Amino acid sequence: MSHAAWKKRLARLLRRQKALLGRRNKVDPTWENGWFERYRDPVLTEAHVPIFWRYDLDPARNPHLLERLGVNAVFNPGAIDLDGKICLVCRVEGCDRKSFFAVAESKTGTGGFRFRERPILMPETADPDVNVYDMRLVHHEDGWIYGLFCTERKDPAAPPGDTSSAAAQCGIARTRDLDAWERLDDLKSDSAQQRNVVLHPEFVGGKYAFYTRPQDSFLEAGKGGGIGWAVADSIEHAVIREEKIIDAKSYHTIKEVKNGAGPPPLRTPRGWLHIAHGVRNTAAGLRYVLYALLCDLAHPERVLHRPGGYFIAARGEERVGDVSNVVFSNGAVLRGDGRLFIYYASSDTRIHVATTTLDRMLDYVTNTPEDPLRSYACVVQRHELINRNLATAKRRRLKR
Ligand code: M1P
Repeated sequence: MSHAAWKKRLARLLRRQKALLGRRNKVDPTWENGWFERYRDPVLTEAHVPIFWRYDLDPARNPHLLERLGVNAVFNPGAIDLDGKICLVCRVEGCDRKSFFAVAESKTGTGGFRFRERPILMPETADPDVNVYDMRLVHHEDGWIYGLFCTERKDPAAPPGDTSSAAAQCGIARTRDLDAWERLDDLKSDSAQQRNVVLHPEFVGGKYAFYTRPQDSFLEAGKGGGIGWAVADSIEHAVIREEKIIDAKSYHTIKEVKNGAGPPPLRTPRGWLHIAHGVRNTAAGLRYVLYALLCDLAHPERVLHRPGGYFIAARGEERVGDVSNVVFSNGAVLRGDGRLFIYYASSDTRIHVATTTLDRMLDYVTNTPEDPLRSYACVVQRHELINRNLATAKRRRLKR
Protein backbone atom coordinates (compact mmCIF):
# COMPACT_ATOMS: atom_id res chain seq x y z
CA MET A 1 0.00 0.00 0.00
CA SER A 2 1.41 3.41 -0.94
CA HIS A 3 2.03 5.89 1.83
CA ALA A 4 -0.72 8.12 0.41
CA ALA A 5 -3.20 5.23 0.36
CA TRP A 6 -2.18 4.29 3.93
CA LYS A 7 -2.82 7.84 5.14
CA LYS A 8 -6.12 7.99 3.27
CA ARG A 9 -7.29 4.73 4.84
CA LEU A 10 -6.36 5.89 8.35
CA ALA A 11 -8.16 9.19 7.79
CA ARG A 12 -11.24 7.21 6.69
CA LEU A 13 -11.10 4.98 9.77
CA LEU A 14 -10.81 7.97 12.10
CA ARG A 15 -13.51 9.93 10.27
CA ARG A 16 -15.96 7.03 10.42
CA GLN A 17 -15.38 6.57 14.11
CA LYS A 18 -15.73 10.28 14.82
CA ALA A 19 -19.07 10.30 13.00
CA LEU A 20 -20.24 7.29 15.03
CA LEU A 21 -19.16 8.84 18.33
CA GLY A 22 -20.82 12.15 17.47
CA ARG A 23 -24.13 10.58 16.43
CA ARG A 24 -27.09 11.80 18.47
CA ASN A 25 -29.31 9.11 19.87
CA LYS A 26 -33.05 9.50 19.70
CA VAL A 27 -36.01 7.86 21.38
CA ASP A 28 -37.40 5.08 19.19
CA PRO A 29 -40.88 6.33 18.21
CA THR A 30 -42.02 2.85 17.19
CA TRP A 31 -41.89 1.54 20.77
CA GLU A 32 -44.67 2.25 23.24
CA ASN A 33 -45.77 0.60 26.45
CA GLY A 34 -45.42 3.47 28.90
CA TRP A 35 -43.02 1.55 31.14
CA PHE A 36 -39.82 2.78 29.46
CA GLU A 37 -38.36 4.35 26.33
CA ARG A 38 -36.18 2.48 23.90
CA TYR A 39 -33.60 4.27 21.74
CA ARG A 40 -32.94 4.08 18.04
CA ASP A 41 -29.23 3.22 18.35
CA PRO A 42 -27.19 1.10 20.72
CA VAL A 43 -25.09 3.32 23.03
CA LEU A 44 -21.96 1.21 22.54
CA THR A 45 -20.81 -1.38 20.01
CA GLU A 46 -17.47 -2.89 19.03
CA ALA A 47 -17.14 -0.06 16.49
CA HIS A 48 -16.90 2.46 19.36
CA VAL A 49 -13.66 0.89 20.63
CA PRO A 50 -10.78 3.31 19.92
CA ILE A 51 -8.70 2.74 16.81
CA PHE A 52 -5.61 3.01 19.08
CA TRP A 53 -6.66 -0.17 20.87
CA ARG A 54 -6.92 -2.16 17.66
CA TYR A 55 -4.46 -0.95 15.03
CA ASP A 56 -0.70 -0.45 15.04
CA LEU A 57 -0.45 3.08 13.68
CA ASP A 58 3.20 2.91 12.65
CA PRO A 59 3.38 2.51 8.84
CA ALA A 60 6.77 0.79 9.15
CA ARG A 61 5.38 -1.95 11.42
CA ASN A 62 1.96 -2.08 9.79
CA PRO A 63 2.37 -1.26 6.08
CA HIS A 64 -1.12 -2.59 5.19
CA LEU A 65 -2.81 -0.84 8.12
CA LEU A 66 -4.32 -4.08 9.37
CA GLU A 67 -6.21 -4.46 12.59
CA ARG A 68 -3.83 -6.22 15.00
CA LEU A 69 -6.01 -6.80 18.05
CA GLY A 70 -9.61 -7.09 16.90
CA VAL A 71 -12.63 -6.58 19.15
CA ASN A 72 -15.63 -8.86 18.89
CA ALA A 73 -18.24 -7.26 21.14
CA VAL A 74 -18.97 -4.69 23.84
CA PHE A 75 -21.69 -5.70 26.27
CA ASN A 76 -22.94 -6.29 29.85
CA PRO A 77 -21.72 -3.07 31.53
CA GLY A 78 -21.77 -2.11 35.18
CA ALA A 79 -22.95 1.49 35.60
CA ILE A 80 -22.39 4.33 38.06
CA ASP A 81 -22.92 8.09 38.25
CA LEU A 82 -19.49 9.61 38.94
CA ASP A 83 -18.63 13.31 38.91
CA GLY A 84 -21.72 14.16 36.87
CA LYS A 85 -21.04 11.52 34.21
CA ILE A 86 -22.57 8.12 33.71
CA CYS A 87 -19.69 5.67 33.60
CA LEU A 88 -20.12 2.21 32.15
CA VAL A 89 -17.57 -0.46 32.95
CA CYS A 90 -18.10 -2.54 29.85
CA ARG A 91 -17.31 -6.12 29.08
CA VAL A 92 -15.12 -5.82 25.99
CA GLU A 93 -14.48 -9.12 24.28
CA GLY A 94 -11.49 -9.46 22.01
CA CYS A 95 -11.54 -11.62 18.89
CA ASP A 96 -9.57 -14.09 21.05
CA ARG A 97 -12.71 -14.56 23.24
CA LYS A 98 -11.10 -13.10 26.33
CA SER A 99 -13.14 -10.39 28.02
CA PHE A 100 -11.73 -7.40 29.87
CA PHE A 101 -13.15 -4.25 31.43
CA ALA A 102 -13.10 -0.74 30.00
CA VAL A 103 -14.74 2.49 31.14
CA ALA A 104 -16.86 4.55 28.75
CA GLU A 105 -18.48 7.76 29.94
CA SER A 106 -21.23 10.12 28.86
CA LYS A 107 -22.89 13.22 30.27
CA THR A 108 -26.37 12.45 28.97
CA GLY A 109 -26.38 8.69 29.52
CA THR A 110 -28.26 8.08 26.27
CA GLY A 111 -25.43 8.71 23.81
CA GLY A 112 -21.98 10.21 23.30
CA PHE A 113 -20.21 7.46 25.28
CA ARG A 114 -16.42 7.57 24.88
CA PHE A 115 -13.90 5.12 26.17
CA ARG A 116 -11.16 6.37 28.48
CA GLU A 117 -7.59 6.17 27.18
CA ARG A 118 -6.94 2.54 28.11
CA PRO A 119 -8.89 -0.49 29.29
CA ILE A 120 -8.67 -1.45 32.97
CA LEU A 121 -5.71 -3.61 33.93
CA MET A 122 -7.55 -5.57 36.62
CA PRO A 123 -5.06 -7.08 39.09
CA GLU A 124 -5.10 -10.87 39.34
CA THR A 125 -5.22 -13.00 42.47
CA ALA A 126 -2.64 -15.72 43.20
CA ASP A 127 -4.82 -18.01 41.07
CA PRO A 128 -5.03 -16.00 37.82
CA ASP A 129 -8.40 -15.57 36.12
CA VAL A 130 -8.71 -16.91 32.56
CA ASN A 131 -11.69 -14.69 31.83
CA VAL A 132 -13.40 -11.85 33.69
CA TYR A 133 -16.78 -10.34 32.87
CA ASP A 134 -20.12 -8.76 33.90
CA MET A 135 -19.07 -6.27 36.54
CA ARG A 136 -21.64 -4.97 39.02
CA LEU A 137 -20.54 -1.55 40.25
CA VAL A 138 -21.75 -0.24 43.56
CA HIS A 139 -20.95 2.83 45.60
CA HIS A 140 -21.03 1.23 49.04
CA GLU A 141 -21.90 2.95 52.29
CA ASP A 142 -18.29 2.25 53.44
CA GLY A 143 -17.09 4.87 50.90
CA TRP A 144 -15.51 2.56 48.29
CA ILE A 145 -16.74 1.82 44.79
CA TYR A 146 -16.78 -1.97 44.45
CA GLY A 147 -16.76 -3.99 41.28
CA LEU A 148 -17.99 -7.57 41.63
CA PHE A 149 -17.53 -9.67 38.55
CA CYS A 150 -17.41 -13.18 37.29
CA THR A 151 -13.96 -14.77 37.32
CA GLU A 152 -13.65 -17.91 35.28
CA ARG A 153 -10.94 -20.56 35.29
CA LYS A 154 -10.73 -24.00 33.74
CA ASP A 155 -12.61 -26.46 35.92
CA PRO A 156 -9.91 -28.40 37.80
CA ALA A 157 -12.32 -31.36 38.04
CA ALA A 158 -12.81 -31.55 34.25
CA PRO A 159 -11.91 -35.01 32.88
CA PRO A 160 -8.86 -35.22 30.57
CA GLY A 161 -9.76 -33.99 27.10
CA ASP A 162 -12.54 -31.69 28.36
CA THR A 163 -11.28 -28.28 27.36
CA SER A 164 -14.63 -26.52 27.83
CA SER A 165 -15.72 -26.92 31.43
CA ALA A 166 -15.19 -23.81 33.47
CA ALA A 167 -15.53 -22.91 37.13
CA ALA A 168 -17.10 -19.50 37.66
CA GLN A 169 -16.71 -17.60 40.90
CA CYS A 170 -17.11 -14.00 42.07
CA GLY A 171 -14.12 -11.66 41.88
CA ILE A 172 -14.11 -8.53 44.04
CA ALA A 173 -12.13 -5.32 43.50
CA ARG A 174 -12.45 -1.74 44.71
CA THR A 175 -11.57 1.69 43.43
CA ARG A 176 -12.17 5.41 43.91
CA ASP A 177 -11.91 6.50 40.29
CA LEU A 178 -12.50 3.38 38.11
CA ASP A 179 -8.87 3.60 36.91
CA ALA A 180 -6.84 2.18 39.82
CA TRP A 181 -8.24 -1.03 41.28
CA GLU A 182 -7.36 -2.98 44.39
CA ARG A 183 -8.15 -6.65 43.97
CA LEU A 184 -9.53 -8.40 47.05
CA ASP A 185 -10.00 -12.12 47.69
CA ASP A 186 -12.61 -13.87 45.57
CA LEU A 187 -15.87 -14.53 47.39
CA LYS A 188 -15.83 -17.87 49.19
CA SER A 189 -19.06 -19.87 49.31
CA ASP A 190 -20.07 -23.52 49.34
CA SER A 191 -21.44 -23.29 45.80
CA ALA A 192 -19.64 -25.07 42.96
CA GLN A 193 -20.42 -22.19 40.60
CA GLN A 194 -21.16 -18.59 41.44
CA ARG A 195 -22.09 -16.00 38.78
CA ASN A 196 -24.19 -12.82 38.95
CA VAL A 197 -23.08 -11.89 42.47
CA VAL A 198 -24.08 -8.38 43.54
CA LEU A 199 -23.04 -6.38 46.61
CA HIS A 200 -25.87 -4.64 48.47
CA PRO A 201 -25.05 -0.91 48.71
CA GLU A 202 -25.55 -0.67 52.49
CA PHE A 203 -24.49 -2.62 55.56
CA VAL A 204 -27.20 -4.93 56.84
CA GLY A 205 -26.89 -5.64 60.55
CA GLY A 206 -23.32 -4.32 60.34
CA LYS A 207 -22.36 -6.86 57.64
CA TYR A 208 -21.69 -6.80 53.91
CA ALA A 209 -24.64 -8.35 52.13
CA PHE A 210 -24.61 -10.18 48.80
CA TYR A 211 -27.09 -11.38 46.21
CA THR A 212 -25.75 -14.66 44.89
CA ARG A 213 -26.65 -17.28 42.30
CA PRO A 214 -25.56 -20.73 43.41
CA GLN A 215 -25.39 -23.29 40.59
CA ASP A 216 -24.42 -26.94 40.35
CA SER A 217 -22.64 -26.59 37.02
CA PHE A 218 -21.40 -23.85 34.68
CA LEU A 219 -24.53 -23.66 32.51
CA GLU A 220 -27.15 -25.63 34.43
CA ALA A 221 -28.61 -24.40 37.70
CA GLY A 222 -29.39 -28.01 38.65
CA LYS A 223 -30.62 -28.20 42.24
CA GLY A 224 -29.18 -24.73 42.79
CA GLY A 225 -30.31 -21.57 41.07
CA GLY A 226 -32.43 -18.63 42.08
CA ILE A 227 -31.29 -15.33 43.50
CA GLY A 228 -29.68 -15.99 46.87
CA TRP A 229 -29.02 -13.72 49.85
CA ALA A 230 -26.00 -14.03 52.15
CA VAL A 231 -23.94 -11.87 54.49
CA ALA A 232 -20.20 -11.67 55.26
CA ASP A 233 -18.23 -10.05 58.09
CA SER A 234 -15.42 -8.82 55.88
CA ILE A 235 -15.18 -7.57 52.31
CA GLU A 236 -11.39 -8.01 52.07
CA HIS A 237 -11.79 -11.75 52.73
CA ALA A 238 -15.47 -12.28 52.04
CA VAL A 239 -16.81 -15.65 53.15
CA ILE A 240 -20.51 -16.54 53.05
CA ARG A 241 -21.94 -19.52 54.86
CA GLU A 242 -25.66 -19.72 54.24
CA GLU A 243 -27.31 -18.70 50.97
CA LYS A 244 -31.03 -18.20 51.32
CA ILE A 245 -32.96 -18.21 48.02
CA ILE A 246 -35.16 -15.10 47.90
CA ASP A 247 -36.33 -15.40 44.27
CA ALA A 248 -36.45 -18.96 43.01
CA LYS A 249 -36.62 -20.25 39.44
CA SER A 250 -40.05 -21.61 38.71
CA TYR A 251 -41.81 -23.95 36.24
CA HIS A 252 -43.28 -22.43 33.05
CA THR A 253 -42.28 -18.86 33.78
CA ILE A 254 -39.71 -16.47 32.29
CA LYS A 255 -37.23 -17.83 34.86
CA GLU A 256 -37.86 -21.50 34.39
CA VAL A 257 -34.24 -22.55 33.79
CA LYS A 258 -32.37 -19.96 35.85
CA ASN A 259 -32.32 -16.35 36.94
CA GLY A 260 -29.84 -13.93 38.40
CA ALA A 261 -29.56 -10.52 40.00
CA GLY A 262 -28.76 -7.60 37.68
CA PRO A 263 -27.56 -4.16 38.75
CA PRO A 264 -27.16 -3.55 42.50
CA PRO A 265 -30.60 -2.69 43.87
CA LEU A 266 -31.63 0.96 43.85
CA ARG A 267 -32.95 2.57 47.02
CA THR A 268 -36.42 4.06 46.42
CA PRO A 269 -38.98 5.42 48.88
CA ARG A 270 -41.01 2.20 48.51
CA GLY A 271 -38.26 -0.37 48.63
CA TRP A 272 -35.14 -1.74 46.95
CA LEU A 273 -35.70 -1.89 43.22
CA HIS A 274 -34.11 -4.81 41.38
CA ILE A 275 -33.78 -5.50 37.67
CA ALA A 276 -32.92 -9.18 37.23
CA HIS A 277 -32.69 -11.62 34.35
CA GLY A 278 -34.76 -14.73 33.80
CA VAL A 279 -33.92 -17.56 31.43
CA ARG A 280 -36.13 -20.16 29.78
CA ASN A 281 -35.38 -22.85 27.25
CA THR A 282 -36.76 -23.00 23.72
CA ALA A 283 -36.15 -25.16 20.64
CA ALA A 284 -33.92 -22.29 19.44
CA GLY A 285 -31.87 -22.13 22.64
CA LEU A 286 -32.03 -20.13 25.85
CA ARG A 287 -34.11 -16.95 25.94
CA TYR A 288 -32.94 -14.27 28.41
CA VAL A 289 -35.33 -11.49 29.46
CA LEU A 290 -35.29 -8.84 32.19
CA TYR A 291 -37.78 -8.58 35.02
CA ALA A 292 -38.21 -6.43 38.12
CA LEU A 293 -38.68 -6.95 41.87
CA LEU A 294 -39.21 -4.65 44.83
CA CYS A 295 -37.77 -5.60 48.24
CA ASP A 296 -38.31 -4.30 51.74
CA LEU A 297 -36.08 -1.37 52.75
CA ALA A 298 -35.40 -2.64 56.26
CA HIS A 299 -35.20 -6.32 55.24
CA PRO A 300 -33.76 -6.35 51.71
CA GLU A 301 -34.11 -10.14 51.55
CA ARG A 302 -37.92 -9.86 51.67
CA VAL A 303 -39.57 -9.48 48.27
CA LEU A 304 -42.62 -7.19 48.44
CA HIS A 305 -43.67 -7.07 44.77
CA ARG A 306 -43.07 -9.44 41.87
CA PRO A 307 -44.67 -8.02 38.71
CA GLY A 308 -45.52 -10.96 36.43
CA GLY A 309 -43.71 -11.56 33.16
CA TYR A 310 -40.82 -9.68 31.66
CA PHE A 311 -40.00 -5.99 31.69
CA ILE A 312 -37.65 -5.97 28.67
CA ALA A 313 -37.17 -8.68 26.03
CA ALA A 314 -35.05 -8.53 22.86
CA ARG A 315 -36.83 -6.74 20.02
CA GLY A 316 -36.02 -6.41 16.31
CA GLU A 317 -32.28 -6.46 15.66
CA GLU A 318 -31.60 -6.89 19.39
CA ARG A 319 -32.62 -10.51 18.87
CA VAL A 320 -29.57 -11.34 16.77
CA GLY A 321 -25.96 -11.60 17.84
CA ASP A 322 -23.34 -13.97 19.21
CA VAL A 323 -25.85 -15.44 21.65
CA SER A 324 -29.20 -14.58 20.09
CA ASN A 325 -32.44 -13.76 21.89
CA VAL A 326 -30.64 -12.51 25.00
CA VAL A 327 -31.06 -9.29 26.94
CA PHE A 328 -28.89 -8.94 30.02
CA SER A 329 -28.46 -6.07 32.46
CA ASN A 330 -25.92 -5.52 35.21
CA GLY A 331 -25.94 -1.71 35.33
CA ALA A 332 -28.53 0.99 36.05
CA VAL A 333 -28.33 4.57 37.28
CA LEU A 334 -31.01 6.48 39.17
CA ARG A 335 -30.33 10.21 38.98
CA GLY A 336 -31.38 12.69 41.66
CA ASP A 337 -34.14 14.07 39.42
CA GLY A 338 -35.84 10.65 39.28
CA ARG A 339 -34.62 9.62 35.82
CA LEU A 340 -33.67 5.97 35.62
CA PHE A 341 -31.21 4.67 33.02
CA ILE A 342 -31.21 0.92 32.55
CA TYR A 343 -28.26 -0.37 30.51
CA TYR A 344 -28.82 -3.68 28.84
CA ALA A 345 -26.92 -5.68 26.27
CA SER A 346 -28.58 -7.51 23.43
CA SER A 347 -27.50 -10.95 22.30
CA ASP A 348 -24.08 -10.65 24.00
CA THR A 349 -23.09 -8.17 21.29
CA ARG A 350 -23.92 -4.49 21.99
CA ILE A 351 -25.22 -2.12 24.68
CA HIS A 352 -28.52 -0.24 24.72
CA VAL A 353 -30.19 2.09 27.18
CA ALA A 354 -33.82 2.10 28.30
CA THR A 355 -35.00 5.17 30.19
CA THR A 356 -37.88 5.63 32.56
CA THR A 357 -38.67 7.57 35.71
CA LEU A 358 -38.80 6.40 39.28
CA ASP A 359 -42.53 7.09 39.62
CA ARG A 360 -43.37 5.13 36.44
CA MET A 361 -41.10 2.28 37.50
CA LEU A 362 -42.62 2.08 40.97
CA ASP A 363 -46.11 2.17 39.44
CA TYR A 364 -45.09 -0.69 37.12
CA VAL A 365 -43.59 -2.76 39.93
CA THR A 366 -46.35 -2.27 42.47
CA ASN A 367 -49.38 -2.41 40.16
CA THR A 368 -48.50 -5.09 37.63
CA PRO A 369 -50.13 -8.29 38.89
CA GLU A 370 -47.99 -11.28 39.82
CA ASP A 371 -47.75 -14.24 37.47
CA PRO A 372 -50.63 -16.50 38.58
CA LEU A 373 -48.75 -19.50 37.10
CA ARG A 374 -51.66 -21.12 35.15
CA SER A 375 -53.31 -20.21 31.85
CA TYR A 376 -56.80 -20.26 33.39
CA ALA A 377 -55.75 -17.91 36.17
CA CYS A 378 -54.06 -15.62 33.62
CA VAL A 379 -57.34 -15.34 31.68
CA VAL A 380 -59.20 -14.58 34.92
CA GLN A 381 -56.66 -11.80 35.53
CA ARG A 382 -57.26 -10.42 32.04
CA HIS A 383 -61.07 -10.70 32.39
CA GLU A 384 -60.84 -8.62 35.55
CA LEU A 385 -58.93 -5.91 33.63
CA ILE A 386 -61.43 -5.99 30.75
CA ASN A 387 -64.42 -5.85 33.11
CA ARG A 388 -62.97 -2.81 34.86
CA ASN A 389 -62.32 -1.17 31.48
CA LEU A 390 -65.85 -1.88 30.21
CA ALA A 391 -67.25 -0.27 33.35
CA THR A 392 -64.90 2.72 32.98
CA ALA A 393 -65.79 3.08 29.30
CA LYS A 394 -69.50 3.10 30.13
CA ARG A 395 -69.05 5.62 32.91
CA ARG A 396 -66.83 7.89 30.82
CA ARG A 397 -68.70 7.22 27.55
CA LEU A 398 -65.50 6.00 25.85
CA LYS A 399 -65.73 4.29 22.46
CA ARG A 400 -63.84 1.00 21.92
O1 M1P B 1 -25.10 -15.62 27.19
C1 M1P B 1 -26.05 -15.02 28.01
C2 M1P B 1 -25.49 -14.71 29.40
O2 M1P B 1 -25.06 -15.93 29.99
C3 M1P B 1 -24.55 -15.85 31.31
O3 M1P B 1 -25.57 -15.48 32.18
P1 M1P B 1 -26.08 -16.58 33.29
O4 M1P B 1 -24.98 -16.66 34.27
O5 M1P B 1 -27.34 -16.10 33.89
O6 M1P B 1 -26.28 -17.83 32.53
C4 M1P B 1 -23.41 -14.84 31.41
O7 M1P B 1 -22.27 -15.40 30.81
C5 M1P B 1 -23.71 -13.54 30.72
O8 M1P B 1 -22.51 -12.82 30.57
C6 M1P B 1 -24.30 -13.75 29.33
O9 M1P B 1 -24.74 -12.51 28.81
